[in-house]
Amino acid sequence: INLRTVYAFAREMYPKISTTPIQYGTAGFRGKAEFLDSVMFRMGVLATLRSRYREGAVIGVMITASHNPEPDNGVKLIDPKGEMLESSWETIATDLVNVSDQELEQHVAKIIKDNNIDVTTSSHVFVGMDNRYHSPRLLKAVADGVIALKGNVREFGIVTTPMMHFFVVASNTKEAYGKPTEENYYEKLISAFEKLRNGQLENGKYRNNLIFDGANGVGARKMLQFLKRMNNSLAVTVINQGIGSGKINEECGADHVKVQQRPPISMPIVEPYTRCVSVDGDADRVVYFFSDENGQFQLLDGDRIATLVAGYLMDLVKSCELDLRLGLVQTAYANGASTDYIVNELKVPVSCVPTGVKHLHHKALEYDIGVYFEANGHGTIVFSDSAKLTISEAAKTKPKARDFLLIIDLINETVGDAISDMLLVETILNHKGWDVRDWISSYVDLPNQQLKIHVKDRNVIKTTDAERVCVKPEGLQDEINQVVANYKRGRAFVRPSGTEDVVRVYAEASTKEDTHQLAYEVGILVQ
Ligand code: 16G
Ligand code: ZN
Repeated sequence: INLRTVYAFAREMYPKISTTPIQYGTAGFRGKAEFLDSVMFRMGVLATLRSRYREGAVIGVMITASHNPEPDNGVKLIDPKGEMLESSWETIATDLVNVSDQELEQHVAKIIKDNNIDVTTSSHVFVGMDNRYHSPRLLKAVADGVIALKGNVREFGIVTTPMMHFFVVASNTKEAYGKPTEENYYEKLISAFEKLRNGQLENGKYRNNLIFDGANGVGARKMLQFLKRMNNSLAVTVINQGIGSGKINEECGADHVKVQQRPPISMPIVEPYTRCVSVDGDADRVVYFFSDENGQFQLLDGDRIATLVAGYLMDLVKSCELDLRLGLVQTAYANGASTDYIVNELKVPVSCVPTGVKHLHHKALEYDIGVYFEANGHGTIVFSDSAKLTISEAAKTKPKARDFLLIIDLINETVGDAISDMLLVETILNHKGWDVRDWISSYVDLPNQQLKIHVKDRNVIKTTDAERVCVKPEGLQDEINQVVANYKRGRAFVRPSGTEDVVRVYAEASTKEDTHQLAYEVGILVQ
């Protein structure tokens, strides 16, 4: 390997055109696409080194800005087991993208030396992208970064983020997941889903049809691929397919529906209580919604999915008489009513962690069965190896435990997967014979609101206790407490965003009016 090549490539093709420092945050690097070419090239370089560091295991690179607007793009690395990049390497990534082109060669040499990387070994990088128009250009930059260090690169084209995680883990741990191909991904999920349906398309109040809002992103395309391969086991109408003038995430998708608390654009006229689903631009988040007979919009967000899934799995554990510890992980954004329901009704232990999938995932691994969801709809379920063994053993004699194994097959354990999560929810509702009314009536959400506050430096705000308490600037938390004390069932917190240059305010209280007022008052304290 000649590190000169890296420098030459960088200078000729991917010069760094911005000196504004950027940071590998909760979702990797994000920003305006026109400034990302050099970032992508360098991430290709880093993924190659990371693969060598991990003895030639496949490392994934996903190019997407998820729920962000169309002009944005981003990149994140996926570690060998399909998990998020190890945090010590986040720092390495940040340093690498911020050095000048002139320092690049030296800096790469330093990474190699510091981490004892043998550059003569082989290296494998998988790369995929969402359907933004600048993604192909950025994908080429990543691939060139890999090639500059003589690594092997395999391009997957347009895929969802969770598919990329699936390909990486499938390739590194061959037995459990089968081949790292798109076909195998569909096959694994569809086969589990259809076996769980067992020919029963409708049951009780459960109807087989739903509306799917693809956010004009990759989720729409992939849902259409699913439908082609499913034997009509689900009747899905896909809207916001990404054809024509609609822009990714604009007036549609999971983030819009959750934050704005209203339906996406292009909704057809449907019967009240029809199940509708929104995913985000890279299909790792999902929320449900519907309109009632008064045309009122009703949301079933990540908390609702978490409680539905946890309740169902708890029932399975009990009916199969398994000795397994199930736990649920949430963040401060979880609706207070959902937490009460989990603790008091489901009697499932719940923990709260800071925002960001890696925190939730990590905590969930502490249980035999860990269910985690962010209120925004990102989440999945993880099973320990011993839990899987226990369930497999039980399946030899108990038919219910066989269903349990199929449920595990249906889940993408590596990361939240909107389509897999949706198929799981559909399975549970079908088994229970529930419509959305049954689902939403398990508890009553507290009205809640989020605000974005623009401040000079969002990092002056420091939080603790899973972001529920603000420790800096001094005195702010006391002021928040005083305001909150005036509201029945009031709760509020502030935190700096990890993905945007804003401070976020969250508020909930017993009425809508109180919630707006509380959010407003807390917002003023932050400004
Ligand atoms: C990222 C996170 C998501 C989190 C969101 C919060 C991952 C893969 N994604 O999208 O989990 O909810 O950031 O954004 O970790 P914020 O810090 O701007 O509120
Ligand atoms: Zn996403």
